[in-house]
Amino acid sequence: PFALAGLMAAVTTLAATGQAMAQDFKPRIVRFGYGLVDESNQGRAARFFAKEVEKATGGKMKVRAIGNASLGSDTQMQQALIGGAQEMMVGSTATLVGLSPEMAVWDTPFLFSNVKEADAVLDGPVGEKVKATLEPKGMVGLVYWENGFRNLTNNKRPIAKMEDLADVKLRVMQNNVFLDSFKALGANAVPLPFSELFTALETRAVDGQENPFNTVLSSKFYEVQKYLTVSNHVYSPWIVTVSKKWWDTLSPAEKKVLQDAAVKSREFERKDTREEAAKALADIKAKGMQVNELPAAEASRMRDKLAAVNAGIAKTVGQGTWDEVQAAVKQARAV
Ligand code: TK8
Repeated sequence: PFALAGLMAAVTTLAATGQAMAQDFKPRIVRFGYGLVDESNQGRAARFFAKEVEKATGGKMKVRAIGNASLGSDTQMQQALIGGAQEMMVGSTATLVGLSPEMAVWDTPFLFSNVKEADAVLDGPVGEKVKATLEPKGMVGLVYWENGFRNLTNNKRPIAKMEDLADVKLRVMQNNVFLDSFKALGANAVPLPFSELFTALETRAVDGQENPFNTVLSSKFYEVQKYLTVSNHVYSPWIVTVSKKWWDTLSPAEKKVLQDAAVKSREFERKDTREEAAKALADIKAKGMQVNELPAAEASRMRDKLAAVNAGIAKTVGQGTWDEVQAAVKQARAV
């Protein structure tokens, strides 16, 4: 009987560790908020994540993907996560800088020259380290998604040289790096939450904004903006985060489900975003926007002008993090 009991115990342990059991999952509703419209790369990936979680928990954990900033702007949702009033969200790393200064490193103009570099650095050790700075602030970062390379739109003129920005009232994200960058370039930079942007453009409260092609399309900025300048001036990540208060109530199996689904959603989101971005420019032209490319010589003039901003970012994020990111970019560039 002793041997049998031992064997039974071993079998039970094996089953429990090998595969999560139904009893590991409690019935839970997860409010997953985001800022863009339902029919956007952000919305598609949020729904993908929701399905993965439901599948993995046999329907016990239900993720409600809620877009259009219906739960609030990025910064409002962050506060809801910290307070435990909302479980999850995805939004720009740029809007987290007020909480976690290290996040500002991703706002460095012209940091990445392609998505391969971005993936390697964000998913590598320094990306993890920056992500981990959220936890003491009350949020758990799961994965980075791609927002994408940002481009300028406005109603005044095509931006062919830096000086063309001089009298452009440009909406920027609520973040000092963006504010300082565009001020340094001579624009009249105005910080605004994304949720107020379309109306601000429509009412001409601002002349322009900057976002990836995908967002210009999904948010229908082509209806209220005439010129698009391909500038690729910075790569923006999004980050999927969880309320730390809520996270601490989950079982290890539940945490693993969220982590695994987040990784799957990252692969889905990046592929989907890149496919959309590849054909977006043609779509934007077809919608009537006038498109020009920022000449390379002008991009490098801007880069020189922004050197002072870079020194400020290094100070904000700490020289150690700055150096690690630069080294990681260099390494990614070499392979
Ligand atoms: C969506 C924002 C958006 C960002 C911005 O909530 O604010 O311009 O690019 O994607 O996070």
